[in-house]
Order: sequence, then structure tokens, then C-alpha cells
Amino acid sequence: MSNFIPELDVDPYAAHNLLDPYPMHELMRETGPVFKLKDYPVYACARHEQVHQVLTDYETFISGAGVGLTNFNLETPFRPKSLILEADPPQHTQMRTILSRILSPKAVMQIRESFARVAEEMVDRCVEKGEIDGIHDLAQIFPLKVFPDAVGLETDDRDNLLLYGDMVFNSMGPRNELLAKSTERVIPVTQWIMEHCDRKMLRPGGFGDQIYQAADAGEISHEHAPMLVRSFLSAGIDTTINGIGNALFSLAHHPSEYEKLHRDPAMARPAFEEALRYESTAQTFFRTTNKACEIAGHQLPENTKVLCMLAAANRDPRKWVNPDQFDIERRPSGHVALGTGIHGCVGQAVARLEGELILSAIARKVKRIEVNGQHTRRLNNTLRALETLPLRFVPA
Ligand code: OVV
Repeated sequence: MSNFIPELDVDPYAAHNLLDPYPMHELMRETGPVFKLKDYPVYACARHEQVHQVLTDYETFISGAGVGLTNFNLETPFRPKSLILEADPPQHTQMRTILSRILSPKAVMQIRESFARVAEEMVDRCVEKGEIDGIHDLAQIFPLKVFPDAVGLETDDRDNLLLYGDMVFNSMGPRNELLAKSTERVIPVTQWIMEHCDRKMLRPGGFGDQIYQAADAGEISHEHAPMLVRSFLSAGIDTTINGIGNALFSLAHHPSEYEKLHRDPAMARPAFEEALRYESTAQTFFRTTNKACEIAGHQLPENTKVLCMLAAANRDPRKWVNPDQFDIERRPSGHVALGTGIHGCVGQAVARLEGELILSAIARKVKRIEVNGQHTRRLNNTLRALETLPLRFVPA
């Protein structure tokens, strides 16, 4: 039996591929169900079927050795491992139980009104301004206010969360210039982040304090609590900022899709979902094989990294009709922008709420979104991120 696995000479972390990953994604999907990369010691999948398989089979494709390029079985992690992201059952299950309760749909119903009020105010301000930067005037300030408020963080110095998120997501790629620069920038704020995971710094009753309440109840040990708060601060900001930024980008560049949303603001939620599929914020995650195994009939060795090209799977023509079309009326369910399986985004109800509320406020208050200049990108090893997005909001 042959076990030929093709090798691709492409660097997913080269600037041109981070700027425009879609030609690379097509090449990866067409190369085969599984392939190797010349420059990195990893296997990779870019088709929906195999990405889904890897994410679902958590017993073979583990997270405990890290979900970035670095294999924590061979190298020391750059920070203490996340108790939930970089963990496997049974520890993962214990942590996940608590976070999923704190971030449950019911909890999200309770924050909806206050999040909605902020979204309305912020969109109103953008409509008054007319010419805005979609990132700095909206995509960034909204999650940076509402989510830390819900966690129970003080209001000072929240920009530190941006630097921290940028570094965490860069750290899942290679040790390139992007990681070096963001690591340098984050040094002065790392202590701030860890201090703000302390119970004393967290408003009673907020998401952060609720983790400590779970520790009080004996569900986790008290040493684990600050580390779970750290997960909120790592995963909850940069992701939603760029989810909203990418949705604004997609709508601005597809005026007829925006027109549908404007005519029917109830489309806010499906429009945000389609934007997640079309411009997936988290482009990649890795797993590590914990035994010799097979993907699509090809043998993989034990203890090897598998790169899951989430964003490529979300445009796989084997799965989607006209995948490169941004169509807010399609049914994008089954996309893997928020992962899937036991590690699927635990904050997804909050993420979707934030996206829905911003798009819904815009849909009602803005007749047209016009591109008002060239956007710029912030390159990151994992995230599809915008630095600036000049837009004009034409009032309804
Ligand atoms: C999903 C995600 C991204 C980054 C960090 C974490 C989780 C964490 O748990 O720290």
C-alpha cells in the first residue's frame, strides 16, 4: 500500500500569504486531503471533511501538546499552558464545564440588554461622524468595552488586552519577526494581565468572579481560577474585534449584501455568521497526534503536529456552493471558524451576540456603507486582522 503524502513548498506565515491567503488555500485543498509543508515539520489539512475529522477526534488529535506550531512534548511553552485550550479530557472537561456555564446562552440573555445599549450608542456616534475608521471607531472599542465589563475588569489600561491577544495568537505560529515584535511589546503588560486575573481586581458577580465562585464550591482548585480568567483575557478580545472588523469589511465590499441587511435587520445574525465563514478570524489551529493514525487513508506517525486550515475548510467547494461568494442568505452552519467538537469556542454565544448587536444597529441606522480609502492589515500568525478600515456611513 502506498502512503505518498505530497509536500508543499508554501509558507503559510509569509507576509504575502497572511495578506491574501486564498490562493494558498486553494492550492492546499487541491494538493490532497492531507499534505506536508516543506519548511515546517507538520502535516496539514485544508479540506472541510478532514479538518472536521481532526477537530472531532480529540482522542487521536490532542490539544495538550499545544494548538500552535510548537510541540509542547518537545519544547517548553512560552507561558504556563491554558487549562482549557491546551488541555485534554479529563482536565479539559472539568474546566470547560465551568466556562460553558458562565458563558451559557442563559447568561448571554442577561448581558444582552447592556451590550445592546452600548452597540446603539457607538453606532450612533459613527453615524454622526459619517467618515469613520471601522476598526478604531467600532470593531475595537465595542468588544474592548462590553466584554471586560462583563468579566468585571476595571476600565483603566484595557489597551493592554490588545497587545496580549496579539502576542498569544502570534505565539501559535513560528518564531518569526511577527512573534518577536509582539512579544517585545507585551513584556511591559504581562504583569498587568496576571494581576488582573486576581479576584481582588474583579467585580463581584462578573464572569471572572464566577470562576472564583466555582472554586469556592470546590469544582476547581483555587490555583486554577486566575488561569481560567486569563483564558477570558486571552481569547475574548482580539477574536471578536476582528470578527466584527471582518464583517464590516465584507459588508462594505458587497453593497448588495449590505442592502439585504439594511432592508431586513433581522439578518444581522446570519450575516455575521456568513462573515465568520467568509473571512475566518482564526485562520488556523493545530493538533498533535497522540498515536499513529490515518487521515483519508494516509498514515501519520505519533507525536506529530497537524495544521488545520480552518479558513480553507470554510471555502472548500466540496462543502459549499460558490464558496468565494459572500452571501448572507446562505446557510453557513457547519463552518469551522469557531472550531467544532469538544474544543469548539466556549464563548461563541457571547461572540455571536456582539456581532449581531453591532450589525443590527448598523442595519437600522445606516443606509449604505461605503469604502472610504484603502484598508490596512495587521499581520498575525493566526488571526485575520485589520489595522484600519476607512468607511463612510450614509445615514438611513
Ligand atoms: C481559544 C483561545 C485562544 C487563545 C487563548 C486561549 C484560548 C486561552 O485559553 O488562553
